[in-house]
Amino acid sequence: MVVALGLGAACSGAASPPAPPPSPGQQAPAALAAPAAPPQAAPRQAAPATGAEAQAFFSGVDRDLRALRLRSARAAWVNQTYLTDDTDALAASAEEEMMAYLSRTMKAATRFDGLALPPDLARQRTLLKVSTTLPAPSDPAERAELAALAVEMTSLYGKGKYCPKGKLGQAARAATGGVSAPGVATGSAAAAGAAARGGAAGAAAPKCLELSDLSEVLRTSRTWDELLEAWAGWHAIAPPLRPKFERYVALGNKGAAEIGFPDVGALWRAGYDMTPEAFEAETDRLWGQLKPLYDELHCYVRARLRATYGKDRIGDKAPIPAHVLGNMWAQEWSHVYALMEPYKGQPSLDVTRKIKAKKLDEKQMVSLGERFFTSLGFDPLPATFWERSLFKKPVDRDVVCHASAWDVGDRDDLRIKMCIEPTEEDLITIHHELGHVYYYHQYHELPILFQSGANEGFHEGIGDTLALSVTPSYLKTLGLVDRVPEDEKGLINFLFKKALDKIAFLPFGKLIDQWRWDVFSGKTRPADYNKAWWALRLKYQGVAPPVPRSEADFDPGAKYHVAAGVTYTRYFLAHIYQFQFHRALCKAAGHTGPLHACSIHGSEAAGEKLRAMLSLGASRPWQEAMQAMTGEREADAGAVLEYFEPLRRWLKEQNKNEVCGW
Ligand code: D0Z
Ligand code: ZN
Repeated sequence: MVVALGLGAACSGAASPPAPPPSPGQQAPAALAAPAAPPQAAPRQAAPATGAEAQAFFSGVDRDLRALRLRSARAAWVNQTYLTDDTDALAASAEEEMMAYLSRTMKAATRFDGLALPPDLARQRTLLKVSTTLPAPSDPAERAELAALAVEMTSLYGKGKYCPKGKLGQAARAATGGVSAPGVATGSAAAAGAAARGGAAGAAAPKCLELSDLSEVLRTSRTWDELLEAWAGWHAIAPPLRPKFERYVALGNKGAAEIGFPDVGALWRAGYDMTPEAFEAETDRLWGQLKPLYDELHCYVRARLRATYGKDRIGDKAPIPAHVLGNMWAQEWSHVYALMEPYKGQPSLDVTRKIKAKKLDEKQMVSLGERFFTSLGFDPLPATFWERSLFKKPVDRDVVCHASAWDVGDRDDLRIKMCIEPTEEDLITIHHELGHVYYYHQYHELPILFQSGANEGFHEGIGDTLALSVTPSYLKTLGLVDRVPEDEKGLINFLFKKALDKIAFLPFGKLIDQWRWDVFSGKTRPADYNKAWWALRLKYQGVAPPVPRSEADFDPGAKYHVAAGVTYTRYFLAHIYQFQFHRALCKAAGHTGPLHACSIHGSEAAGEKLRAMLSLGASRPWQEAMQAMTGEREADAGAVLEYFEPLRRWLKEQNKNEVCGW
């Protein structure tokens, strides 16, 4: 299925035919078989472009893009919620149409380069240039090949399974036979899930584990070999992606060159209202502000893991093996919190237990998220949201379970797709996805090219900003915690758990695109794909592969966003913006105490500030949106540091006899 591409393009407002655009509504826009006349054929090509033409051109683009987005979003939705070869093909062809339209339209629009235009038109001209993450070559065969590659890579990832022979396999077989496997508790729990899904008929078949099963092992097992098997098992899905990825890079670069970019990475970096070079420097600057805090966290966590697994396995001054941090990619670490809780006997932070005890169902969990937004004065979610969303993993068919938020585009048709489990993690993810949904809702009346975040990082940061206000005090009002941490020890536990997610994520959030930028620019050659990947994992995260790797592996492809072609720096930025947004909204809400204690829940004033920013969409450079909400024109990691300051001091003290670094 087409996923990233289709949606990536749709969500950045990409998609439709060039001048002259097809007639509105009555027929499929920009059908491949009968493409709109190429811009070169336009009659007045030689005459200088005028503002009036530009006006007509962009209003045609707006109309066409709406129609194309609707078609491709519907095709992609049906595909991802009903995965078959047929829906794959339907989604891919909608995608291909969008790519064809865009590449023609971008070239046609260069006619207006250099022309003085009113601000809104000039802004649309700017945004059109960066409105795709996968530019297609104009050669139809190459374009079709690229669209198919994108679909195949996402599909291969989605179908990835590990069919075990080792310990996990025994657990799976034991579970199938109805024999509980005491002592291998955690691995067997996941394997049992897989066995159950195999159904009654599958009793004799080999039991294969999906990503969700393997992730559960990573989250809950403390047995070295079991963790290793789950880690290696998942990473073994990726080698078949390697040749496809290599070709995708070559074809994508060809498409980028046609629309005036040195390579795809430069196009990705161009979407931030600054030069690609300045943007890269900006990410380095922000990481520089935060690295000292990450290093302290890494140091403490490594020492605690050493206490669990022994110093033969977790060495001094050595990187942490990537499979013992509670997450398949070592990107968020809160699942190993129990191994290293700073202080025992403090109020429990375990919200999952409460969600299960209260037997909250999927819709009730989504309603909790909605209630947070309505408490700030946002509208209730439209009825179609509840009718059309997918909240629960269907038992009878394959779907893409990776959570997502959809702007199908037709009159506020907004949805989420998520296989919700009764866990704290999913409650937070619901807030994340609703952040997208409410952003869509606030800007849905703007021209389609403005229907995006101020930048991609803004879009990713909204739900997470609200989730920072899902504090123990707020959870207590929902009956989801019993006691609110009150003293210094309780506070350190709380901040430490948050840091295991938010701070641990930062170097990962940065390195994914660092790797792809180098790949697209040719600095990293295909023969060094895996080597370069692990060099960055070591440099930024201080983690190492738990078993030797070679170029027969393709470990980047074991991460969804690489397989699906979704840019990732957005998440790095969002992890910084969200604290900056939180600080600004807390101020608007009249909060005075420390930042980590603030919840904006129920504040109309904070809601108003937030809505004003969201309603801008991408109509202005992001620095203006930032200023409207925070009074600051730049990204500033200072709010992250402020939030975690008590923890930073505590970690420094804990680490004073440790040799930190790797
Ligand atoms: C389908 C996009 C979003 C709109 C873009 C508008 C979409 C899916 C993606 C899913 C999640 C899964 C868990 C939360 C988000 C994801 C990353 C990084 C991360 C993020 C937050 C966090 C920790 C990690 C990961 C999403 N709409 N222009 N995308 N998260 O394309 O039309 O739904 O992958 O706390 O590695 O897990 O952003 O919501 S669409
Ligand atoms: Zn998101």
